[in-house]
Amino acid sequence: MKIRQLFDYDTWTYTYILWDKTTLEAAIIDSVLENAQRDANHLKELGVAVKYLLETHIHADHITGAGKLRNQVGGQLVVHKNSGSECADILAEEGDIFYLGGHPINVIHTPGHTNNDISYHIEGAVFTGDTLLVRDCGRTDFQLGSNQAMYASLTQKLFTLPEETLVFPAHDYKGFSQSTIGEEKQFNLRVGQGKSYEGFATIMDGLNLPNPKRIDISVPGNLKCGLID
Ligand SMILES: N[C@@H](CCC(=O)N[C@@H](CS)C(=O)NCC(=O)O)C(=O)O
Ligand SMILES: [Fe+2]
Repeated sequence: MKIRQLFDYDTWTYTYILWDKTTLEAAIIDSVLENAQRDANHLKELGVAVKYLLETHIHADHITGAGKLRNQVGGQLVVHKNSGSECADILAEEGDIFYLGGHPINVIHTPGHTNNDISYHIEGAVFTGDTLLVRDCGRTDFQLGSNQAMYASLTQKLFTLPEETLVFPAHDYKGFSQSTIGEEKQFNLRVGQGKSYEGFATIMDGLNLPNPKRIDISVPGNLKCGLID
């Protein structure tokens, strides 16, 4: 399985392209509307065919490029069933498996940042959306977020994956690009070293973050797969 990481400088978002070397079947995770043409060009350069456009959740900070890319390059758009999306091709849930060639992509429902977060686990790598960020985790204060659900997703789901599993987040605000489950179990500032739920919730309740600048257009836009014109 090949993995390519791309970045959006305005919203600090990572987009990923995954593909099977033999069949050249590809998936693109969390494309950003403003970069859809860049991503379409890159897919063409790589010579891959998009089978799936995988969304980790309904984003609040940017509009997805998935709908626009689907129109350009094809593929099935996947969002969690809790999203209420009317434009997705597949409303995924825990345990679903998609394939790129012989490589399985496993859907793990990891709510907490929202109620519709998916982590995509693919042979030694997990794409954690805004659930697990490097040394951090997504905020829990909007979109039906929940400290309890986030704590359970991190400690009972993601931290049960093998320690060497590579972690690829949807955002980073500090300059990191990837991690491993083992590193996060040890060094994550919010849940590392077996931190208790109470300690975790105190941190989350004290964040007092301003709303994302584009939240009012992003959430409705993403429920339309970014097809807003
Ligand atoms: N300043 C950013 C805020 C982005 C934001 O709130 N990001 C969410 C993910 S959608 C988050 O969980 N951030 C974690 C944090 O800032 O600690 C914006 O306006 O877009
Ligand atoms: Fe998010």
